Amino acid sequence: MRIVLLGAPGSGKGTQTDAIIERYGVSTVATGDLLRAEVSAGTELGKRAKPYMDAGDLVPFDLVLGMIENGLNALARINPRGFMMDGFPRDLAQAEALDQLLAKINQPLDAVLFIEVDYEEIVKRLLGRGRADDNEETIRNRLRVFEEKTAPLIDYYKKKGLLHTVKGTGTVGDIGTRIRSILDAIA
Ligand code: B4P
Repeated sequence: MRIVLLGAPGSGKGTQTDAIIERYGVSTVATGDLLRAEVSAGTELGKRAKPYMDAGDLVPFDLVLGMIENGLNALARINPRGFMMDGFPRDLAQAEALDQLLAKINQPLDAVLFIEVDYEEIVKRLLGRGRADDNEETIRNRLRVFEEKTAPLIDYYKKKGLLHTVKGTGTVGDIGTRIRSILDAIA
């Protein structure tokens, strides 16, 4: 099974990941986690990415693409049960690059899950989480970036017949149940 988890920052993509991995045995590539690991390790990539992350902007495409290419090639080799992309793609250029990468390894997407959450609920959640990029100004910018750059992907994947919208409010368990009912049908 090959899926993309789409949603605004703070919509709960990372939160749902473990349950999806456990049930379907897929591996994940989470660009936010990969980028934060580069920042903590003090790599050149991490140093270049950090100012964008601190401001809530998208990290430039050339930095993210190499990371994704390596991650996907490795996943395709090691896990025949498939993968889940979390936080990638974030704009149309990334979505088109992903299509090309997947065509090259002959592993097209099966589904895209869009976790839909009201922006005011997101601000509340992220202020409560308190990660380095979770201050109100950065959160509001991340939401603007989502609206402008990532939200057009909803239509992009709808046209491809891949989109499933999941209501992202309620308990973590409620949302997990909604996700399972979609993924069980395609697993
Ligand atoms: P991400 O790491 O992707 O964003 P996130 O804020 O962690 O979102 P997620 O949806 O995973 O939220 P979570 O489950 O943790 O991106 C961070 C930054 O990295 C971006 O701003 C950008 O700079 C950069 N970046 C990443 N990918 C990129 C790319 N492809 N290209 C360019 N730049 C990129 O949930 C959030 C909070 O809500 C948690 O505290 C959680 O406990 C809570 N929560 C979850 N579900 C809940 C529920 N049902 N009810 C109440 N609270 C809930």
